[in-house]
Amino acid sequence: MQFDMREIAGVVKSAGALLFDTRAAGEITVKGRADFVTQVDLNLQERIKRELFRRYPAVQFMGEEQDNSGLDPAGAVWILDPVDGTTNLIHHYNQSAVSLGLYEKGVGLAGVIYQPFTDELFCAAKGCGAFLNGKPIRVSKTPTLAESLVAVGTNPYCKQAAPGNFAAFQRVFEACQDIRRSGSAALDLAYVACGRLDAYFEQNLKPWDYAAGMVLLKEAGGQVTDYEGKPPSLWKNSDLVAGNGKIEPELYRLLRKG
Ligand code: 2AM
Ligand code: CA
Repeated sequence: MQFDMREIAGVVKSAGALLFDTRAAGEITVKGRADFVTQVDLNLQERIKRELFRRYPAVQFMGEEQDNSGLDPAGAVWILDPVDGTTNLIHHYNQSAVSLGLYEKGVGLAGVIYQPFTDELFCAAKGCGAFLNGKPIRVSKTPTLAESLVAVGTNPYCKQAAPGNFAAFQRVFEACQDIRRSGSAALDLAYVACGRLDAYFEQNLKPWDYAAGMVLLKEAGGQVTDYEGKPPSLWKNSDLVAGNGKIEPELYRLLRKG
């Protein structure tokens, strides 16, 4: 399908300003254990959905804050996380992003991740490279896990998985330079794409957490798989390992040990 990358990035960036609405961020609904939605999430999703539909009426829409049943996997689809890092937003941690992917027949065509607190716009289109505020980005060249900075995700919605997860964190921590935990999967993926991080892993993410980041990583020379090295699904939860294409074999070995 035809699309205008600049136009899509503009829609995401202008909606991103809504993340500064601290009053709406305080209007919180509990979805599940440690799983929240604020009025900011809802406002952003409505605005972006409306703007995209006006420009691309034939493209389907998947969003975190709606029922996504009935989508046709063969058609083109926007995949939006209006606020990735909602818990951070609630705590004024200033580490949240809008994440929008565009897929057709399972192929990633475009990805945009916007961090309004730092005014950083990450975007990528299939075959055209990945960019941060207009400048080309690449994954790191770090050759070994021992020299790597690795982001971990705690899968906070499933506390029963904590013993296995934290054992894996320890194994990776002992093998790498240090670990980080941001609270936003989209930003972790964007940071791997631009080389600030060498890798990131987390269990049980939703497609909107990684749809945009997968396009960004691919265009920046990196890769995103599940813990088995297979492509993550766009239609159900997946475990995720993102890396610079060099250190994944060491990571897979440590993640499978548990
Ligand atoms: P969110 O802020 O949009 O909710 C934190 O570990 C990461 O997991 C965040 O990117 C967070 O996205 C994401 N996440 C949130 N809710 C989730 C859920 N119910 N299941 C899986 N991942 C989720
Ligand atoms: Ca979200």
